[in-house]
Amino acid sequence: MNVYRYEQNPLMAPADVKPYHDGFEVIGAFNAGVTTFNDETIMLLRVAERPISEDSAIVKAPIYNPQTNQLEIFEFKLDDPAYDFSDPRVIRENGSSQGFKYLTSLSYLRIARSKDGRSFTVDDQPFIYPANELETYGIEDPRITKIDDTYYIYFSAVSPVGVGESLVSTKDFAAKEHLGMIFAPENKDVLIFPEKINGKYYAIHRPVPKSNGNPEMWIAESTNLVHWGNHKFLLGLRDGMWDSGRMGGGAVPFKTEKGWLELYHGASKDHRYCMGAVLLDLEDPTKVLARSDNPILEPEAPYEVEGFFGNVVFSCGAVVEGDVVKMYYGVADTSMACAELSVQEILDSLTYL
Ligand code: MAN
Repeated sequence: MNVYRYEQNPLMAPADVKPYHDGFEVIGAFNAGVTTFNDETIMLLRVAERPISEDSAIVKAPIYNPQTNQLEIFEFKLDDPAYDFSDPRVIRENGSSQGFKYLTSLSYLRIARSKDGRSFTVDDQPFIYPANELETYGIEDPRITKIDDTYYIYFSAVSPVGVGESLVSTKDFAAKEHLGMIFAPENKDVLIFPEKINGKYYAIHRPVPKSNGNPEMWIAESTNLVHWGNHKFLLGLRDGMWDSGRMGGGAVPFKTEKGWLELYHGASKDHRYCMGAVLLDLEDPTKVLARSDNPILEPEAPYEVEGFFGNVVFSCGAVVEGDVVKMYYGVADTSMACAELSVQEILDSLTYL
């Protein structure tokens, strides 16, 4: 697989983004949703900010209060035996079988614009900021699907009651409408197809079942983009392979002559995140035709291997021009990068089922 990583990588790093909150630092500008608007490439960045800690023995957790529209900051002592701080992204309660209790940063979405797709200028203000009870720990990992003249933006909404997926629409990246939560917790990595297929909208989604089952890819249909049903299992983990630990959709699926191509992420059990591809039937996207046995992109460049959470390449959006797919992707939960790949080479690399 020929992978052309831009010389300018990383295209956007935390140091390029001014914190929005006083007394905070930007620790991530990553996992951006991508689209084109008015002859510009738009990266809708997940910006993660955390309160600056003067004391290295203290970890802080920022939480949005929808009543006051302000952030509140909770403080924890690193040597507090009640908590586990081993994952830099989260604070866990020791002895609890639950996932995390708090996040160590708060994410929101900010627009970066570019004429050439390589050098980006970031807006000063957030475009989508936590706005309700289901977003108090932040909003993350947006994807953007353009349907007719409307851009649908959907993202992980994180709060004490779980991580679900919420939907916002805009026509101009100025005015926007919040359409509520479309997939209840735990669900992430939703990808809405850019057109109706046989009269229905489709979305890939990634629930995290608990009694049994795994974090794997599902597909649902809708007539209005807000209410989703007729859920079907789509694609699962594979033991001993690059996608053995967890997986989920990545970029918005796009049409090729062979089928819908979905660039998805898969992680090994030790959290090494790679990108691969799955081909879905053009007329019935619930049918899997072919899949990557090997990743199409894996963390190799220094900026992919090292960072806040290293060994991660994680795409939330691509721009497709003829045979060229410009895959934008978050690196190491820190920055943004882009690589060009050939659609034909990806198709040729797939194993048919
Ligand atoms: C995981 C990671 C984090 C993220 C939380 C909540 O721990 O993806 O980056 O903040 O989930 O979504």
